[in-house]
Amino acid sequence: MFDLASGQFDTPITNPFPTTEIFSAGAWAPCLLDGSCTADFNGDTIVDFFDYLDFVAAFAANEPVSDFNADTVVDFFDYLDFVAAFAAGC
Ligand SMILES: [Ca+2]
Ligand SMILES: [Ca+2]
Repeated sequence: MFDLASGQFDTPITNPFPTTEIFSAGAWAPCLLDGSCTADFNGDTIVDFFDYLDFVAAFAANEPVSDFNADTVVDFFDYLDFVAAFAAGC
């Protein structure tokens, strides 16, 4: 639970997605701040599972931002290209 008075969680929070069990070592790495890391979909300078979740949500909603290969069409190739970039990390 979160303690409003202290601003802290009173129980440790653990990562439910251990890196070695889900993704290659290339993911979950800090990104360069020059915008070259396209797998950092949410732009927080880290490639992690939240980028995948955010991309999939945008892709499922057919949002233009999920046009990962910038060919003006949101299709399965965008998903494949994103997953490839994500797996490669930064
Ligand atoms: Ca990110
Ligand atoms: Ca596309």
